[in-house]
This record gives sequence, structure tokens and C-alpha cells, in this order.
Amino acid sequence: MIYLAFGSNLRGDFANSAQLVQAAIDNLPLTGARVVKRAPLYASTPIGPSGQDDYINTVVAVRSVLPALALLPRLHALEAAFGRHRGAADAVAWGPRTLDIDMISYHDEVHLFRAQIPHPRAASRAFVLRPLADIAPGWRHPEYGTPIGALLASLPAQARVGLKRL
Ligand code: PH2
Ligand code: MG
Ligand code: MG
Repeated sequence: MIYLAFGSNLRGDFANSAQLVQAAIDNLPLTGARVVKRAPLYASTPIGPSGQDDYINTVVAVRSVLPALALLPRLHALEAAFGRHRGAADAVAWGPRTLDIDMISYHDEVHLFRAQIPHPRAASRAFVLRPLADIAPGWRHPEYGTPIGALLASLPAQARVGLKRL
């Protein structure tokens, strides 16, 4: 299985980020990924520069015949189609964005060149681990082998503050 994390805190052309994220997930087939399972949406306090709005976050399980490094640029094209411009506000590190799609894991593959998979910060983000645990309670970190429950339990309490299931 392939797990993708979605994040948005700018609404772009949509009424709000929740609708934008739902629409982006609905359009995943355009990238060559078939949605198998969706986690609930969560609202989360931004990690990064202060003064930005809360994020909407979720995780989906997908299947694809495409290799990881072929699927990734297609996901970036979907980000662009939903108003992500690599420039202006979106260029700020960890700054506000209409749509961020991160490949959390691709089966049990570990990639260190061209892209880092599993996503380097997946194991430390409550807004990734919580929805991932909802749909994949048996998930283990492909590189470390750590079960998702142990990763969640090892987060500092403060990392979970501000995470609310919608
Ligand atoms: N994504 C970031 C930076 N900070 N904070 C929250 N709460 N949710 C995110 O998805 C997020 C973030 C960079 O991708
Ligand atoms: Mg991200
Ligand atoms: Mg990203």
C-alpha cells in the first residue's frame, strides 16, 4: 500500500481548505493512483512560521502501478492544479500553502536519492501519524520498523496539542 498525507491552510478557489482537500483526493485518479481508504479530516496547529491559519490534514491509502519516483511528480502536478505555486507565499519554508501532498510511504521501499521516502518528518508529526493510524493501525515505519502506535506514543504531548478531528 502507498500512503499519502494531505495538508492545506489556504483555500485557493474553494470555500475552505477542507473542501479543497476533499476535491484533491477525488482527483487522485488523474495521477494514476486509486484511492483505497481515506482517514477523517483533522484541523491542526501550524508547524512553522507563526501567523498562518490552522491546517486541514488527512492521510489516504492508494494503490498505483507507477513506481514511487514516477508517481511523485504527478502528485506535484496535482498540487499545482490546486493552486500550489512554487514561488510567492508557497516558497516560504513551512509557510502557508493551498495543497501539500507528501508521500509518507511506498510499500516498504526506502529511497534516499531524488526523493526521501518514507517522508523524513512523517515519524514526528501528529497530523500525519494520527490519521495514518486511523486507516493503517498495523503500519510500521519502513526504515526503522517502529510500529505506528509506538511512534504516536513517543511524541511529546505538546506535538498533539491543537490536533482536532473534524
Ligand atoms: N505542513 C508543513 C508545515 N507545517 N503544519 C501543520 N499543522 N500541517 C501541515 O500539513 C504542515 C504544517 C509543510 O508541509
Ligand atoms: Mg508537508
Ligand atoms: Mg510536501
